Amino acid sequence: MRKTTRLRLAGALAAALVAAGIATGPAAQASQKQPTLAELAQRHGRYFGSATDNPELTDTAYTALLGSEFDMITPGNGMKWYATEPQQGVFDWTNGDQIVDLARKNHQRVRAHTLVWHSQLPSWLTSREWTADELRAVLKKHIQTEVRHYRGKVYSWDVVNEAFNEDGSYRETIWYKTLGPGYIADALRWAHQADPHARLYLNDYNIEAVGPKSDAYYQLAKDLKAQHVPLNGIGLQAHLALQYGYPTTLEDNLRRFSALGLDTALTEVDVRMILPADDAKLATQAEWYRSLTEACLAVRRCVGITVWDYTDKYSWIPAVFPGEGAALPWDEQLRPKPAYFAIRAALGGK
Ligand code: 9MR
Repeated sequence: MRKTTRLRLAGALAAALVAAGIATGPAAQASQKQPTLAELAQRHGRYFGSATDNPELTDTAYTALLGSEFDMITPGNGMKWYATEPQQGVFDWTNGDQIVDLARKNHQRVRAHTLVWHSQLPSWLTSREWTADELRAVLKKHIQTEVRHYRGKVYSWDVVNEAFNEDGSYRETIWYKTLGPGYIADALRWAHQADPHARLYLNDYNIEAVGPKSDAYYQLAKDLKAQHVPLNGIGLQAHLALQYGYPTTLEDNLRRFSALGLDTALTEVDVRMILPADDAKLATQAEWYRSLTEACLAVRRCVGITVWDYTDKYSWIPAVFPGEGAALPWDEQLRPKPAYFAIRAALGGK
């Protein structure tokens, strides 16, 4: 190899290490290592989290960053109904426990996800008809068994996920159709009985901006608070897409939920784009990550931000939106993207 090529490679390696927060050279060795996203967020009394999923945990380069850069972990699938109660009354905690144990080892907290949803349900539940009494008993048992299992081990629960349609009407799920809208208050009360210390959330997508769907949550949250139902927060998933525009009313929206005495959190953040990615799109994406981080920091009760996994290597987007992707702050080779540096900057890091 020619000397100039070698030098260039060494320079590129040093730049990559600096970008990854790894100190190089004598001067850097004397100074402190760069703070992580979690450490920067903690300076504002916030957390910075990532989702993860069990199959990824054999990837050691991946788990190294997962374990060091974040202080909150969400299991992407491991605590869902199909995974935890695959047969009626038969519970399986393998996947959820693996993630809780890993988080504990890394001194991270866990946003548990999710108890009541219309998706990823086991077939024993969806393949037959239930009377309201039967289904209420099934739901109560599932919630209380799972929440009790993780009592004292998780920070919060997404108790009900994705309960509304885009126009703010109730989604016609098995829960709504059989039990009526009261299933939401019931689920919160049952979860609270099983773990009085867990923070209990309603969680949904496309509720970042003020609009019919977030208005429905605002009204529901107000009603639940008035009835003293144990609701602690609203999770705004924030699955954003460059082609649909940035939700400019995000901060106002967070603020109105705070005014009800509720926490808010950005729970599943990603910013997808139509592929291929290019510098301009990555720059816009970085601006969006910066703006949403600033919005959370500006609102006292916005408690933290979670990205829906941290690397494009394990994003759910390409499988569900063909031709779209590049949605996360680290690329498929686990290299930090402009979005990562924008988040750091918004958190006051260099
Ligand atoms: O990340 C999850 C992915 O692995 C699953 O295949 C998918 C199935 O719907 O669910 C993904 O997570 C979803 C989350 O649980 C709720 N909000 C939307 C997320 C993306 O679909």
